[in-house]
Amino acid sequence: LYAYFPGAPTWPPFRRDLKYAITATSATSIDRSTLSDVFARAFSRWAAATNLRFTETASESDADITIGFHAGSHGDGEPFDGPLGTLAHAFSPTDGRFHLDAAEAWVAGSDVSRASSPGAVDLESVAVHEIGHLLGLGHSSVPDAIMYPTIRTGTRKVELEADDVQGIQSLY
Ligand code: TQI
Ligand code: CA
Ligand code: ZN
Ligand code: ZN
Repeated sequence: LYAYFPGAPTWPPFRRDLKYAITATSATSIDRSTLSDVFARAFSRWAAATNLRFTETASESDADITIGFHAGSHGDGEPFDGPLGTLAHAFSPTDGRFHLDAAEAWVAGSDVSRASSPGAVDLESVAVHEIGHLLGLGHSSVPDAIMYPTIRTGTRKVELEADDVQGIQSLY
């Protein structure tokens, strides 16, 4: 079953059209247009299940959600830990911060199961999971759910399960 954060915070009803900015990208070798495509696909999974809409903006000051790659300590008291371990984190509504560990062997737009690096991590899979957190979902006890707290490295999991859909539809 799905879960919420304590107090079940959500984006309020007058904020259904959310803007996101991809800001800190210098720490990744993935090119900018690939990043735009991957995050647009990840957001579209949640938009399809709700009345929420997500639009990329180039202006960080306009953004409800900011996405960036960071290495080690990066100013929020939750330092990243190098390859594997913590891959990414996102804060509950309406904080909007979504950080990715720049030290991971991120794979975007190609088959992660055929990646040469044994620790390869599929960026889109992690993005779909973290967006669930940004929208207010905690972890699910259903192993196939996007919001289940573990994923095997070298695998891709981007489709919302019935449990994820029920969870997000109970919030929005
Ligand atoms: N990052 C953890 C996660 O997103 C951070 C975290 C732990 C967290 N507890 C939390 C975030 C509670 C919000 C609320 O779950 S992670 C996966 C998964 C991670 C893990 O790097 O361990 C994914 C990031 F589920 F696959 F294991 C993305 Cl998809
Ligand atoms: Ca890490
Ligand atoms: Zn952070
Ligand atoms: Zn999680």
